[in-house]
Amino acid sequence: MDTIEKIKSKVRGYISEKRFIHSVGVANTAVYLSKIWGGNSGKLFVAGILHDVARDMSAEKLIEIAEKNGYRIDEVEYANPVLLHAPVGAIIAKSDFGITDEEILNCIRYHTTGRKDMSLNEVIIYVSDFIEPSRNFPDAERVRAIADKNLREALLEETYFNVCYLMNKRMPIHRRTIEMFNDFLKKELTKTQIKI
Ligand code: DGI
Ligand code: FE
Ligand code: FE
Repeated sequence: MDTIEKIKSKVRGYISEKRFIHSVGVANTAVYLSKIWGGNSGKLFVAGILHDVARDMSAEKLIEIAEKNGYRIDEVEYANPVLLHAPVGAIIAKSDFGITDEEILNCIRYHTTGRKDMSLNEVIIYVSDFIEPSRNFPDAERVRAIADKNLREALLEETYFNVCYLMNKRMPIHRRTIEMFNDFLKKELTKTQIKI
């Protein structure tokens, strides 16, 4: 694995300045949240810096890299290739930055859709992506305040916002997002003890 300074400078070659500032924001927010909720701050920082490494790639490039690496692209991803920047980001983190830690790679891989039974580190990156300082729309401000008090609630509110947004835009919702959301509600109803 490259050093964190090397990763930071190298990542600038993959994304715009604005996106880089967002990524540093996600890394710092993730470290901040880990002070409250736990998780591995070192891994979170690296995951935050790298999570959008593939975000500025064209749809064609994303599909090409995904296919070349044996990633099974589903129907929603083919129709909305931007979704692939997360799994392709994990592929690039491994091939170009030498990241082999599966926890870091999963944070990158699932940061856009989430998934059922996310690890604490995965939840922290997912929430940080939504609330980092350069996200200044009202719902980001609202979820930011919730994240300090209840990480589980922040995850739920963010997902609810995303699903509503996509529905209003008449966009298909990825199955991993739906599975995560439904599972959360199920756990709420049965009051099952969960870790986050
Ligand atoms: O990469 P960021 O902009 O920081 O944020 P992100 O990784 O959450 O990606 C947001 C993009 O992904 C945005 O264009 C909406 C899209 N997206 C997220 N979840 C879904 C989705 N698009 C579809 N069609 N379905 C989803 O479930
Ligand atoms: Fe992203
Ligand atoms: Fe992001």
